[in-house]
Formats: sequence, structure tokens, C-alpha cells
Amino acid sequence: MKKYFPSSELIINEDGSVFHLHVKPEWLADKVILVGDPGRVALVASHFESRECEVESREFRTITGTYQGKRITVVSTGIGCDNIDIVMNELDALANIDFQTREVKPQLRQLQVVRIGTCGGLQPNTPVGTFICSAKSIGFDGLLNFYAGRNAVCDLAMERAFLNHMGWTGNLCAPAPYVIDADAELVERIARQDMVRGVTIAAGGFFGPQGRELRIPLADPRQNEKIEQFEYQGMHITNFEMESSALAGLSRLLGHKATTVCMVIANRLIKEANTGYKNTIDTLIQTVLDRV
Ligand code: R1P
Ligand code: URA
Repeated sequence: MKKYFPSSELIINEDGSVFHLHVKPEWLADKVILVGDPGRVALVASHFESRECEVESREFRTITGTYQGKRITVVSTGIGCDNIDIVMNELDALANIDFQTREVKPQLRQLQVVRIGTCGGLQPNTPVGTFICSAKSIGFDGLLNFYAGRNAVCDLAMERAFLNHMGWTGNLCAPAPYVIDADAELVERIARQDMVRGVTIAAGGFFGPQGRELRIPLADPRQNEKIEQFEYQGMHITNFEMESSALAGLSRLLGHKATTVCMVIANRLIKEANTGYKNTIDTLIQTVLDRV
């Protein structure tokens, strides 16, 4: 029996666009770039030779255009995994649900999604300015736990090893982390020889969940020290950001290809930061546009 999505579950605006993004199905390209900062959308689109649509709603700004003949949609997500839940479900609905009949289309349309963001580096080989392509993400955000099939797509052995290493039980730093792979082919194509292949923690906050202590003490004062020391099958945790796990997890469950590439703007080990990164991130944008 075909599954029908009533208007409360898939909200479609009067103009035929999807609820939050305000994007219509015909405006979505197969190649999608996600950025956190709405201001970064214009930076990505400044490389396009043509534009076919431009729309803005809340923190979600979308432009579709072409770069060297490739049709690409760039969307801003704002900050955090809650926004990735909205953006990925709405992008998938635009691609794979018929907005007239409200039923799933017979053939899966696979999207290729690359998030370009900023992050905090955690290792000596991730100084400010490094580009890190997330091969794996550890989600501190709990999002994937609400979806069936989570155990089938996650690396359960690495999850257990990480929790044992941290010594976290009960509600100490809950929800329990999930470990999820990015699309391996996409990671190779984007990272090539000049980016670090990373294990990224996607945190549910910028301060406490990333071990930053201002006026409130941390639940686990040794959190970051333990994270930096964690080793699993030769891999180390390279960086903190806030969206890669939700993106990789939802993409796996929906059948899309995804990864996250970030520029390090703060190195937590040596306590240095660069706030003047807005110009240099353009190099990363150009590199990703060439490789998608
Ligand atoms: C925090 O400052 C924000 O920066 C990083 C984090 O993931 C979080 O969204 O990414 P963006 O630069 O893409 O926003
Ligand atoms: N984004 C983050 O989430 N953390 C950092 O330290 C820097 C950018």
C-alpha cells in the first residue's frame, strides 16, 4: 500500500514550497552544499555562473545555480542538529515525495550533500586553517536515536569503546553518543591528498558539550583531555562542530550521500583561535565546488 503523508506531517505552503525552506521541488539540484551561516550562501553563489532561484526564510537561505556547468543548490542551516533534521527531511521530501499526491515517488532520487563549516581542532595535526573532511562523526546530539534503523547504520562497537573510554554512565553527558560513517566515496573525492580525514564530534552545544567552561563548571572536568586521548583502530578524534552526525545519520537512513568539510578556526589544544576566517573559507568553498 502506498504511504500518504497528510498535511500535518508534510507541510506544504500555499505556493507549493516546502514549509521551512520555502523551496519548490523543481528548484532542487542533485548536488547540495549546506553551510551554517546564511551569509556564506552568497559567498558560495558568488562562484556560480548563473542563478535560477533565490529564496529566504528564517535562517534558511537557498540559491540554486550552476558552477562549471554543474547544477548546485546551496542552503544555509543555521546552527545545530535540530536544523539539520528540518533541512534534510525537507530536502528529501522535495526530491522523493510527490507534492501533488503526497506519496513517495517510485524511484529514489539520491542527493549528494556536502556541508562546508567551521570547527575546533583537537589534535596537533589540526592547527587553525586545516581542512578536515569527516569520515566518521560521533553525535553528542541524540537525534538519530529517534529514528528506526539507527542501530543498523551506526558503528556500535566504536560507540561502546568510546563510552567505556569516557567512563560516562547514567545521565552524565547523556544522550549516549552515536557513531556514524560519512559516505566513503564522497569523502575520498572531496578530501583527496590535501585534507585531514577526520573523526568529528558533533556536539549539542558550543560551550559545555565541547568542554568550554566559562562560569558553569563541566559535569566531566576531564572531558576534552579524554576525548583527545581516545584511540580506536588507529583513529583519533580530530575536531568538534555541531551538525555532521545528524547530516551523515539522516543521509544514511534516507539513501543520500553526505559528508562534512570544516576549516579549523580554533585549536583547543594550544588555545588559539582565528576570528578573521571569513575570507580564507572561500578557498575551501572553491575546492569543494571543484570536487563535487
Ligand atoms: C558554531 O560557531 C557553529 O560553527 C560551526 C558549528 O558546527 C556551529 O554551527 O559550523 P558553521 O560554521 O557551519 O556554522
Ligand atoms: N565551531 C564549533 O562548533 N566549535 C569550534 O570550536 C569552532 C567552530
